[in-house]
Order: sequence, then C-alpha cells, then structure tokens
Amino acid sequence: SINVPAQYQPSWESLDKRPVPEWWRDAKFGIFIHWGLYAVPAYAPTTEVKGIYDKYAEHYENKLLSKNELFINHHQKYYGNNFTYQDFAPMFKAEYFNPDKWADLIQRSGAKYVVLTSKHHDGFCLWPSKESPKWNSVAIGPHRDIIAELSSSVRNKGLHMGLYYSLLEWNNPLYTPATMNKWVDEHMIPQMKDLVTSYKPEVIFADGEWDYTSDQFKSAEFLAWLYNESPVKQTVVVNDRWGKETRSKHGGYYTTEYDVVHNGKGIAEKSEHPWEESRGIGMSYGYNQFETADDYSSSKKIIDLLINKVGNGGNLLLNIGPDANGLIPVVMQERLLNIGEWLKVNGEAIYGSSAWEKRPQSSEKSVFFTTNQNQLYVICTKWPDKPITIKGIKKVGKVSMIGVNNTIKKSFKGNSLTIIPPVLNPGNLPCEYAWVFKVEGF
Ligand code: FUL
Repeated sequence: SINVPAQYQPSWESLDKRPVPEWWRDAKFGIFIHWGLYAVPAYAPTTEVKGIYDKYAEHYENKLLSKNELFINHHQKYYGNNFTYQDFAPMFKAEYFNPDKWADLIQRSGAKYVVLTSKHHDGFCLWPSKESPKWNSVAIGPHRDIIAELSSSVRNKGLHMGLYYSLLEWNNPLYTPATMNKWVDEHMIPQMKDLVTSYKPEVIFADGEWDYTSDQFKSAEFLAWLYNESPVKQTVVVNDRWGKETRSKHGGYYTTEYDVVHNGKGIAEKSEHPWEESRGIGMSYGYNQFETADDYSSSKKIIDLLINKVGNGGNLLLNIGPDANGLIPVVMQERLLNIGEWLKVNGEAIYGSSAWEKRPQSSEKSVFFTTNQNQLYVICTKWPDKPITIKGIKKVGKVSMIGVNNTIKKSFKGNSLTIIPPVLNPGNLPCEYAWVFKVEGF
C-alpha cells in the first residue's frame, strides 16, 4: 500500500485548515440526546434560579458534590442521606429503550444527524469502556451497549450518527492537575479512540474543556490522529471545545448554547466560520421531570429558532432528554413531529442552503433569508399580510410561495423586489408556523 504522509500536524495552525465537511453544513438540523443516570432523579430547579446552567438536570451529581442547597434538599427528601449519586445506576434500567423508535421519530423530525452523550461529566459510559469497566451501561443499569444500538438504528434511517464526549469527570480521582498526563494518556485519549474505532461517529461534540488548556488535554494530537488516520477521517466533524482557550477559535465548528458561548466572547454567531446553536426544548438537556408545560418552548418558537439560526448561517442541534425507562417524553415527541411537518413542506429553504450575505441586519425580525444556487428564500415567521420589499437584488425570475399554487404578484424596480402576499383562507395555508417565498432566477 502507498504510504500517504500525514496531512495535518498536531497544531491548531494546521488543524484549523481542515474545512468542516459539506454534509454537516448542508444538514442544518440535528438532534442532541442527553441520556444517562441523571434521567433517574430527573431534577433541577426551574423557577427558583436564574442562570442557564443552574437549570441543567444533567449536573445533578456536581450540584450534590458542591453542596447546592436546592439539590441537596431535593435529594435528601426523596432519596435520603445515605443515597449516593452512584446508587442511581441500577435504577437507570432503560427497559423500554427501543432505538428503532427513537430513530424513526428523529427521522420524522426532519433532522439529518444525531449526537448522543457517550459519556457526560459524571463519567458514566453508554458503551462498555475498558477504561471505565464498572461505570458503564453494559456493566450496570441497562446492561446494553446503548451507543452500538442507537448508531445502528440511526444509520438504518440514513441519518448521520455523532457522539458527545466530556473531557472532564467530576468524580474521578485521576482528574486532577497533578495527574493530568495520566488522565489524558490512560483514560481520555484511549476512550475517545475506542469510540472512534468502535462506532465511527461522524460528529464528535467535545465538552467539559474549561479546566485545562488544549495542550494539557493533548487535543491537537488526538485531532491529528482523527483527521489523518482514523476510520472517519473523511467525514468526521468536530466542534470547538478542546481546551479552555479554544472555544470560538479552534477545532471544527463553533458552538453556542442557549445563545451563550461559555468562557467566550460570543463571537460564534457573527462569524463566517460554521457554527451551531444547541439547547433543550425546555431549560435542561438531561430530562427534568419537574419542568411544566410553561417551561417548554412551543413548536412555533422552535421552528422560528431554526429559521433564525439557519438564516444567520448556523445549524441547530436541538436536544431531547429521554427518561430513565428509555421513553422520549410525549411533549418532546410532539415538538419534533411538528418541526418535521414544517420541514416536509419547506425543507428546500433549509437543507443545503446558505445565509444570504446581503440579509438586512436589523430590519424586521419576522423575515429571514436563505439562498441556494439561483434561489432566494424569503421565510416569514408571521403570516405576511403586507407587501414585502427586499433590497439588494440584481435580477428576479419567478416568485412563488412554497406549497401554494396561486400566482404571486411582484414588482421589481432598481435593486428592490416587492412581493405581494397571496390572500388565503386559513384552511388553505400550505403549513403552520412559517411561510416561504421562493424567488427564482436570483
Ligand atoms: C455544557 C454541559 O455542561 C451541559 O451539561 C451540556 O452537555 C451542554 C451541551 O454543554 O457545557
């Protein structure tokens, strides 16, 4: 065989030259899944706290370790003083987990990729990790290889499968400044390589990067291996959480989370670089059974969010948190199906599109734009009942509304296109939530 020289060097200068693979830029919409032991207590305060991170149910273990009053009170009241976080493991049974049903729902949502927590900050692995022989889902709890099962169902549906991986573990004695080398060489890197070679994820969403630099985590060495030698070197996509200095700077795509870049300056959204917003449908990634209907975003709100992110050049990784039995809460299912119904009609305005570089920056908040080759899509998140004028257009062919047969009237003067919305009975609308004009020959 020919010896191909390694293409990328283990330095950010070299690694940052790798373009984010096309499939991911075209996909636009993915589903994040946070699933683990934290789905057993499935608790975080909602109205009692203000901060984004304070409402994350998947942070339960750390809230106990750091003696957070609300979590401690809840824990003592329902589980008692002698009950540890580790005691949740046998209760995480996942007995109704049906990966084909999850994959079917996700496919119907219109999402093109999935990112599952292989291991969150509690260190619990959803695969039989050699580096974590007792603290994984085959040894205890479900007694199943969750990653293997879900990866296969997701791929059977023609979707891309990705994995989230936390570089830190809250309660691992090796995770200390003095033992960082051992941590990285004997635990973290072997786990990540095992994940890549065993399950061939096409996304690696690294996280928990904030305690140490990327040099300490040896992230660049791992990425050079990933890009040069691994079985997913052609297609794999990674994010920007590889050390406390890397966010919105190095790695693959930039990340925001509930619109915030933690540790960062919030530049992801403004950048030309590929980026992705992630968030839950409620205020938590891990399932919080105490959230009420008021805590969940409506389908309308989520579809508007998708349009907003894609119209500004980003992807949306929308999170779901299955319960400890392996069921996806019905409220989450319903939101996903509604997004899917909208995308079924209007998907051509989303998939494979780009942000329009001349999009108005501060104008009306209810109209968004995407482009795809010679098409401009004008996405109205409110039903358009007034003419819409768009500036900065060189030429215009046919204008239509997706899913509607009516001829759409327009006028074009100077560089300015005015679209006259059709008058439709509510019963004749092509879809709910948002409506799209397609401008051809643009
Ligand atoms: C954060 C984590 O601390 C949250 O629990 C969640 O996983 C989010 C996607 O990333 O940094």
